[in-house]
Amino acid sequence: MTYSLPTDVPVLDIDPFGEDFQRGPDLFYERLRDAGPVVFLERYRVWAMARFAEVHAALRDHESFSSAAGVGLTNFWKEEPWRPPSLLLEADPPEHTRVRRITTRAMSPRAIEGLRPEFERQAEDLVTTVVARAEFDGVTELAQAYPLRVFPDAVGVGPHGRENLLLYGDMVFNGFGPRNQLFEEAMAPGAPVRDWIAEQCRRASLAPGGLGAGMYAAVDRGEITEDEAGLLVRSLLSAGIDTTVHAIAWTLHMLATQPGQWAALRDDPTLARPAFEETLRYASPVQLFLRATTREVRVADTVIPAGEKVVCFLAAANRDPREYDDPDRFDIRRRTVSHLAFGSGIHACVGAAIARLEAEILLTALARHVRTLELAGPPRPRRNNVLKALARLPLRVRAA
Ligand code: OVM
Repeated sequence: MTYSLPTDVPVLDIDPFGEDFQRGPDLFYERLRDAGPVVFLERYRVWAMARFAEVHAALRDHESFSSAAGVGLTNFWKEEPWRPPSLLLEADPPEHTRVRRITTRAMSPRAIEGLRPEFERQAEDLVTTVVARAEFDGVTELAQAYPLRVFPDAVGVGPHGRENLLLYGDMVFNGFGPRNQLFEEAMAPGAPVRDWIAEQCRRASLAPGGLGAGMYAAVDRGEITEDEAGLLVRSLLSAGIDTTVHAIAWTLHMLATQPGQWAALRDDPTLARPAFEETLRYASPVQLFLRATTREVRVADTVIPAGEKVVCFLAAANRDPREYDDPDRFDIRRRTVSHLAFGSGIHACVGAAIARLEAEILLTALARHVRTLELAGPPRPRRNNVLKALARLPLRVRAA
């Protein structure tokens, strides 16, 4: 079969799921932004946007840019998804609206603030442990250990088998990419992991009072079915771990490699939230998501036909010099008003406040207990089809 390429739009041979790109995306992002407001990626035959203004506008225009065809490369209107679609992430109004309301309510500001005392206890415990060890791996011992303790507790998942959450997260986030080697390797653990997740999503598995039980409370109010509640719990377990793991890992990375920034946080722990926010902008954990056009959509001077997949490069938008002053400077005192790391519009991250609470508490505990924070060896990146991930982050700390 021969395909024609679109005319009047830059056609690029960049592969955002390839090794070169994932090893160092920054120059690719610059090329994508500079090529134009919208481009066409030949290799996957998808459209793409990397500038802040266009990505932001597309995320807010859910009527033109649908999520129901999936937010990865697979087009659910044409191809089979690897798992039943998420009711939240991979849905449009009105179906999305009905279930989004339930998750938003379960994660109300009051409910989240209620998590603080336990989150603080756990942070204190973990941070004193790593400080006593002096040298440790920031990825496994802090960035993974902390969310893996506090988040499943908050959902109401039991203590056993939590390593499955990381294996499942690998499936979910590599599963947004093409069927490349990363995709296949992530899927390899297969049914045992997926069955474990499905088991945790059942009403009987979830502790009373947790976020998971909150989904089943909506069943009892007659708002959703038992199966829908299970899928909403699946969303919590899909989206709630790896994203925060790598956001925290990258915050530690930035602070360990920029001593002035660490000193600023240590001397003023109220910078914990701004430090996390600046990391989300600078090193956005979710690098990209896609949308699908529901009709012909004009972007700048280009008309994208209906039914086309469009890559929204969140990470590139967050470094757009058209939006940010000196965007490649990491500065925790920058007052970032808006970044797109949590998305924007009706699909904006429903768990953002929990992620921020986790980061604030962990970074505040570090600022209190640690005097110097530095690399104890070379950090090792971890390839992933959509996440900016770290495999290892050797850290050395001296106690305050
Ligand atoms: C979901 C889901 C999975 C991964 C990410 C996400 C960032 C949502 O299953 O709903 O949002």
